[in-house]
Amino acid sequence: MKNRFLKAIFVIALIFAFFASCKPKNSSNAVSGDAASKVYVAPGKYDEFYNFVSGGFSGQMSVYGLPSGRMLKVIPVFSVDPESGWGFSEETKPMLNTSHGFIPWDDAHHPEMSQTNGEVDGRWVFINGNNTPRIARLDLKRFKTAEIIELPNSAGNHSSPFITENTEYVVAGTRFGVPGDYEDGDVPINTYKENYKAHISFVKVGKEGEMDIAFQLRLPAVNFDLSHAGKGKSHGWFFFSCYNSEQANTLLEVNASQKDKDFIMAVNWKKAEEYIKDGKGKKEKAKYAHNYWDEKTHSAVSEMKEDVLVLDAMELKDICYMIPCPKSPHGCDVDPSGEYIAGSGKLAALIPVFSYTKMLAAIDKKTYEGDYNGIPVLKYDAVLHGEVQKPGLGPLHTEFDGKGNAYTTMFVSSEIVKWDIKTLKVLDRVPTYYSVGHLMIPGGDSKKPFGKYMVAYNKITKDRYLPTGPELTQSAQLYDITGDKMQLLLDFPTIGEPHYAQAAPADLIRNNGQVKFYKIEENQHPYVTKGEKESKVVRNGNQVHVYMTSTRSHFAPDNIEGIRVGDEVYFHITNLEQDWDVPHGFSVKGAKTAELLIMPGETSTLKWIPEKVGTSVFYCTDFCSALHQEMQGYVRVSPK
Ligand code: CUK
Ligand code: CUA
Repeated sequence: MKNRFLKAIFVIALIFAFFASCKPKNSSNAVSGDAASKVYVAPGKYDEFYNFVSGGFSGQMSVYGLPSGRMLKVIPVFSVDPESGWGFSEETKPMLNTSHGFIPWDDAHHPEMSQTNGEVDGRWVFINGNNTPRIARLDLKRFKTAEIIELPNSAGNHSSPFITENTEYVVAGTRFGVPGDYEDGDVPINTYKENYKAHISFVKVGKEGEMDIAFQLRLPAVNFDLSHAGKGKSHGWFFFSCYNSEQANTLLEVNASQKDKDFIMAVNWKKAEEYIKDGKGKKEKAKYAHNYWDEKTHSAVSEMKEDVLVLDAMELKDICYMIPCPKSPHGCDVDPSGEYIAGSGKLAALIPVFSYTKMLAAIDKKTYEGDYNGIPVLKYDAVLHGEVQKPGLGPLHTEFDGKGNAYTTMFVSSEIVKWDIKTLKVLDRVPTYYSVGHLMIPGGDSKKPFGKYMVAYNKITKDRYLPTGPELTQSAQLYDITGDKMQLLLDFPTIGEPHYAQAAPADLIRNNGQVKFYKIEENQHPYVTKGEKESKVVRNGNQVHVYMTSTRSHFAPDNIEGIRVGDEVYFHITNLEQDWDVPHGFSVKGAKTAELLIMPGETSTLKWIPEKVGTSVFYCTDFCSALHQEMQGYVRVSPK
């Protein structure tokens, strides 16, 4: 009873602190004189880093240059995008297919770049879809979503998609325990503790980036929140924060945070791999979509998979270990050496830092304090490297600069705190405006951080920009971290709510075979038209296929007759241009879809079912040449 009372007071204090932190501070003097020159990228010059930022509930990912904060591109992922026709063209629709059918939205939180030897390598960025659990892979030669895999037995794909040091796996932990897709799902909610389970998916990544679920680990129904792979000496392990270890199925504050400590779970995935090799995995029914982009046909392919290999971590006693971690851990971050693991209890007033070496010793000597649903619980003190005392309120996420320093965001006290990994001393703190969630240092969760800059991705904007009605822009802030003191340089707005982000030196991506156009002779789209002379209209029952070409500055054919009301008309447009930066657009009056934006050498298809007799028009939407306005045509629609 008394505990509850104290808890209630603590929660009220936190809420108070939160609102206090939201109150606009007098922040105008926070920027010093040389900040402008540090972010100035002269016209025609390139930024030093690419910054890949989650678009949160917009389902997209956006790309910025650092240090300028200039937005370079928005890449549709789990979303439809009328600008590019993503999710509207016949070629892209299968990319958004799931076991529930076409789902053109998701909530994307964590971009994670592919790595080689623990260093970011600029090949791909992976990002999670939280809601209908999915992982996407974006190809950085084309800045395009290349693959999406759905995750069965999962709900709330939040602890995802973190990556092992040679991109062996992208790993995804579920935030909700669920009855599982593998059995009859009609299970009473109040039997959550007994009958609901959480699953972690190990998604194998092939040489070309292709994804496949290698196996899933079955665990008690706790809420996995975030994770990071071990690296260097701890390569072969994965670490997950978990909250609600009480396994409450109603998460009102009083229920879910009764316990003093929840857990960081350590997973020996090398061991799990051995068990799979030895045939210990059980093949279970699980329906999930696997969608990928075929570069030859310029089309997405969607396959439905039927089963998944499951390892039960509660039966196999030596894969997973629980490390007690204070109050509702959120972030779970491994330092560049792989030795230290920082857990961040959202409701804790300290940052516990664990030691990989001590963890191994504790496992070796079985220094357990008990058992959690069949998973050994290690003793807190036996694994603890130390605690960062009084860092601030509401620690969330930690990144590293590669010089022995860690930087942790404080959501409630709205600041970033720099501390020394070895001594655990707080070295510096800077305010954020306001209530920072994730932060990002280029390469900051890899073995080799690039340091130099740090970006805060804030949850609340308030007075930082010109007001724009009830909803304000989302906001990021850039800091210089080269000196002893962190220095605020720049505010820049972002698309959607930014959660996590990644960054890499621009040259790494720029010099890695950027695609400028697609070779027309290699185009194997089934409806490609390789020259104007081959353009034609072909009727097949009530389907009409228009083989069309676009080039500066006309379409062929540009006068189409013989279409009847109710026909299914497919405009297959091949952009014949063989040059960089010459897409053509295509739109038809009355079509219930978006435009197409066709890259040079590519074929895209727009489907249209005309409903009215008359003449419709089409035109190019992308200003492509002096005669852009001449890129137009007519379609005559006759009665049925
Ligand atoms: S996060 Cu997703 S709730 Cu701290 Cu990675 Cu913002
Ligand atoms: Cu083609 Cu405008």
